[in-house]
Amino acid sequence: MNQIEVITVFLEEGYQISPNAVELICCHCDPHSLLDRILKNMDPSVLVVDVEHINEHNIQENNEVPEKESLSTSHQPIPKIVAPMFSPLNCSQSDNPVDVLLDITDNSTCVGEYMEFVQFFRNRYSRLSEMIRGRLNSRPIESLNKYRNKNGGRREGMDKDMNEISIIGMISDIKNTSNGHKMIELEDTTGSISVLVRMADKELFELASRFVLDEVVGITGALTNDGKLLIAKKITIPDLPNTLGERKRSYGKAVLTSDVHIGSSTFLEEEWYRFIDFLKGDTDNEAMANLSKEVRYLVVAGDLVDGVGIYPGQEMELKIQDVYGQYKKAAEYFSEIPKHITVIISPGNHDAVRQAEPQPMLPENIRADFSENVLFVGNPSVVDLDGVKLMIYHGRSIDDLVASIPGVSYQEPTKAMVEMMKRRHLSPIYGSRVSIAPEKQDHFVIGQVPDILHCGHVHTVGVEWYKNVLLVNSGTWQSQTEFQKRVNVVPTPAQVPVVDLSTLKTTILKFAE
Ligand code: D5M
Ligand code: FE
Ligand code: ZN
Repeated sequence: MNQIEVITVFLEEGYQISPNAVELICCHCDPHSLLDRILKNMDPSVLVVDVEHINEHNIQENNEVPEKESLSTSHQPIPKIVAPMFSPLNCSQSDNPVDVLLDITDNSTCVGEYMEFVQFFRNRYSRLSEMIRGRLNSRPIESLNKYRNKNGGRREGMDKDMNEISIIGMISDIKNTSNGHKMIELEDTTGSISVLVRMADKELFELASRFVLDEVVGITGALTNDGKLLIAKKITIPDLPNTLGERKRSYGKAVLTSDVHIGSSTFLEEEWYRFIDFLKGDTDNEAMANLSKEVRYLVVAGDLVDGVGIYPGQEMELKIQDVYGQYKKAAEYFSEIPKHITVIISPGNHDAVRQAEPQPMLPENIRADFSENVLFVGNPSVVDLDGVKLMIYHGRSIDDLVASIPGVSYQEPTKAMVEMMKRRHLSPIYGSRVSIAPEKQDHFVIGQVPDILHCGHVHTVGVEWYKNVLLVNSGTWQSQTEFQKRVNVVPTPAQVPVVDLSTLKTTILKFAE
């Protein structure tokens, strides 16, 4: 049974199905009977069938098919890269388990050759288009060639067919026409076509005004007589499913922070020490002391230090001029964090790793100075904190999203994160401010939906839910720099989101006076 057949069966029964679930069914030794069982027992309120629904049925109903473990381990829907860990906390005795599910560290293969870029974009296209394919009966762009008539006349018998054509493509160009419409160039692996979104189609036009280059979208529309232009009637984006089924929850708290910028003269040391005192439980405030006891994880989403040579004139604002000296100081600060708290550090654009993303974890000579309760991961990465899936991304792409999407600003960073979720991609625009290394897999695709997306970079705190995902931007420990004054970045320093791992409710603690 192939993927299209599986999707079609579910569509006919009124369900959408996630790409992971399709893959799981196709890999099964007896997909037909598995599919019958799933449909027989499916809760009609489910909109999108996912892996959880399939596993449930195997456990409850079926003794002949492989058990849940063998299904989910031998046919992992998305390859998981488990990075090497550097702390004893990864072993089962630990109270705060951390599983690294996605991390480029030690898995980078790219050297920058042409074919690697082709492979990188194919991987992006195939994974994102698969998310849309379940909801759209699409066809390859190449198949529209038969309608392309040199004389511009319409071919007999094709009228009806040409009125409702769906394609899924990556956006390679966006233009405004002289009449104010949007002209979009869409590409798939077989060809390209121009798509017109008319100004009069207000809802569509509003959606198309938020399109960015290199994102993957589905368009349904009517083909013009000469077969050269598709007039859009409907836009389908990858997006998150409306329901995600039962999510596993844990207990205790995860403290999320980022952009510490140690080494900068604008690093707020006094406020930082107040924060460390909180983590130590060293406070007269009873509520804060109780909260402190519950902290299990501290996650840093990049820019641990200020680095050197990152922006023009930075040396004038550095207290510690040597980047290794900055990390030594960081290790000193972090050594004061109680050892029962597991610290996870991911790098950002100020850190001493390659600038091209995905970035690996900090190098061994820097890691060596940190205590054993500190784990290092790459950027982006996905970690499982005792059952809660946390996607960590420093957030450099927010600069691109602010510049390209109307209404997305530095003051409300989670709005940019909503745009990432809708596109199921952390950094959709290629070749702008984020330099992206063409790895075999596009690490920015949001494959499995996390419970939490944690970003930093913009130095403003924000918390928002988008569908079932908690979006957190964790602010900074740096006051406004001269450079930020010039580019009008107004930070909200020394504010720390604390997430309850059982409810995902978030409290923002303020350490500035
Ligand atoms: O980024 C801190 C903030 O400064 C973040 O909001 C982006 C903004 N920023 C950084 N570089 C630029 C440029 N070149 N133009 C405009 N705004 C920028 P950080 O990574 O901590 O320096
Ligand atoms: Fe920063
Ligand atoms: Zn940054």
